[in-house]
Amino acid sequence: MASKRGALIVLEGVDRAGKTTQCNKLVQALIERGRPAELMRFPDRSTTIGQLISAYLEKKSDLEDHTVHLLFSANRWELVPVMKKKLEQGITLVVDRYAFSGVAFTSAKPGFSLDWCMKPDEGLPKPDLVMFLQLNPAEAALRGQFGTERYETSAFQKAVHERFQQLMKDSSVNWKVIDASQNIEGVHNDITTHSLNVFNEAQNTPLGELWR
Ligand code: NYM
Ligand code: MG
Repeated sequence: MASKRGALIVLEGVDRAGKTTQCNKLVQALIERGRPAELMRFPDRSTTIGQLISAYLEKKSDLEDHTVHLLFSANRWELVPVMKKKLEQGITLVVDRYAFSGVAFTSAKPGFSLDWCMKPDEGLPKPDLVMFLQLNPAEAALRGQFGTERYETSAFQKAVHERFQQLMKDSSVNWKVIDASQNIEGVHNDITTHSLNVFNEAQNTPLGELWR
């Protein structure tokens, strides 16, 4: 009998919702429960494509808007062989942002439809669970100053938040909304519960394809 695959778990949300903290805590919690788990994040700035993206985000370079959208997508596709291999080995992947950020951020720019933005990521490994760390833009603003990277302004984040709400209407994706205004442990407990619930189903169904 084939050994059981790992689960593909994604955390999404606007900047400063606490994704990175929560991804790290989830990986730890899964390992402590005897489930092999690893962290991944997009963009993965370590690859050649990732370095182009990183320079763009740091405003060290300018890229045309369609071009950078496709680079973000290419950065996911280049990691697909690694992701599939790890999942097959029974490792659960906890992913800090995925195609949903790709669509929400680009479609918040003028002239980009949700549909156009989704196309390049169609067919990526489909997450077993996508948790959206819900924090309204006003509450996010209370968490202190934004960083200095591209997109880190309250007006843009508000537009991104709206695009995420639209994306969450898609019932082909297993979305769970997490109240990210709770304290760190409260958010962590919700996330761990949802993650543990998804294992049985993930182990008994093959990995799907996103938006197909
Ligand atoms: N971002 C992230 C995109 O615009 N498109 C994408 O496909 C992805 C994965 O990059 N503001 C944006 C969202 C963030 C920025 O992310 C960098 P992080 O998690 O702060 O490194
Ligand atoms: Mg950030």
